Amino acid sequence: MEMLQVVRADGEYDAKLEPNLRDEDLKKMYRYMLLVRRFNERMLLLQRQGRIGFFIESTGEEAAQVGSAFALARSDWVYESYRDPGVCLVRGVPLKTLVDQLMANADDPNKGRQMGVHWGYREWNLVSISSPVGCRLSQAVGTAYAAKFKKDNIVCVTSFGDGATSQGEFHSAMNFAGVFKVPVVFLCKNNQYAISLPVRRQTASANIAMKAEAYGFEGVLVDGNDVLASYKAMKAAVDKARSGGGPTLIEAVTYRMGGHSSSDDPSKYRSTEETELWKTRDPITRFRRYLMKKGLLTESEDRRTLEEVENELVSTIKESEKVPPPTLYSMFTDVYAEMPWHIKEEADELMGEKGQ
Ligand SMILES: Cc1ncc(C[n+]2csc(CCOP(=O)(O)OP(=O)(O)O)c2C)c(N)n1
Repeated sequence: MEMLQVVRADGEYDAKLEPNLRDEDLKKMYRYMLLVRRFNERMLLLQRQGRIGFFIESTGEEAAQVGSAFALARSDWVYESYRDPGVCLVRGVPLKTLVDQLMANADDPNKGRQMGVHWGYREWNLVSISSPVGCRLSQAVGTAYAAKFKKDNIVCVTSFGDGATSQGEFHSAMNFAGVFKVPVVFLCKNNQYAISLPVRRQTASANIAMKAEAYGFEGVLVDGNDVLASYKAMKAAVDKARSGGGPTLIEAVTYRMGGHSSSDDPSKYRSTEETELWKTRDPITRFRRYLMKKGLLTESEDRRTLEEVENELVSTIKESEKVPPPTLYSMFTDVYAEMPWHIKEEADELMGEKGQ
């Protein structure tokens, strides 16, 4: 299977393959990628300083997140992964909302009830993340099936890792999607690892994309460190799904440059040579080179963008840290439209004890 690539690691590109994007959008994509990179670095530092409890980085996967999210419509539904802060940002979630989630404060729309990095925002059609690996695939297929049934013109996208393809749910979801031709796009971000387990221990297939053929639909192998290729593959898949052409499996080949989470030390299971090799394929360096070659970015604009991103992060963190935790009473709300008497009794008793 050939891998779709528009921009090479040195920034050279195939003009015949360039997607139809405005210069402004290309610049926006770059800014989002920088923001995700710096967001990851900053949040990991906050975790180390004890200012947030837990974090999952997505350094190295910025292109796959930003490129794919740019191809979606506002009305589409996304079953994103914990490694998708870029998807949330591109869909319009404010940076502060993501930081509020990690701080589990009162401004977090989910009121600190979800595990850190388990994003979910009804307003932006981002479905709250469920932790069990692979379980989002059938949820996404269900939503897409419902949309087809109701004749809603939406596409449902789910993003997951290479590890998820070893779960039974991968088979059930792919099979159902193929048989019922539902408007779903499976985006497997193959970042080479499921915690410490390398992808060669997940599958004996030459790649993951080829598995789609057995389910009766198209599989596409794409360079996930190339933001334009990631966009192009997702745009084609989404357009196809929207016009009744059924599902697509996209395998975006990328690399998890950091640890699995803030609780992981990847040096225990992979070599420095390997991480050094992938640094030469860094998605941000590559896109920067491309934009410079196209005359869309200068050194000073680049520095200014990075400064803006830094300032945005610093001021956002300050703002989020000023917000108090959710009130104790909030744990009794949002479950029932009308609070039943026994919950009210418990709430009154607790609040009375606390003198609140
Ligand atoms: C069913 C299940 N088993 C194990 C875990 C623990 N776990 C959390 S993330 C993860 C690895 C997932 O790897 P992958 O699907 O490749 O996604 P990535 O984290 O690399 O993005 C595991 C094993 C879990 N959450 N659910």
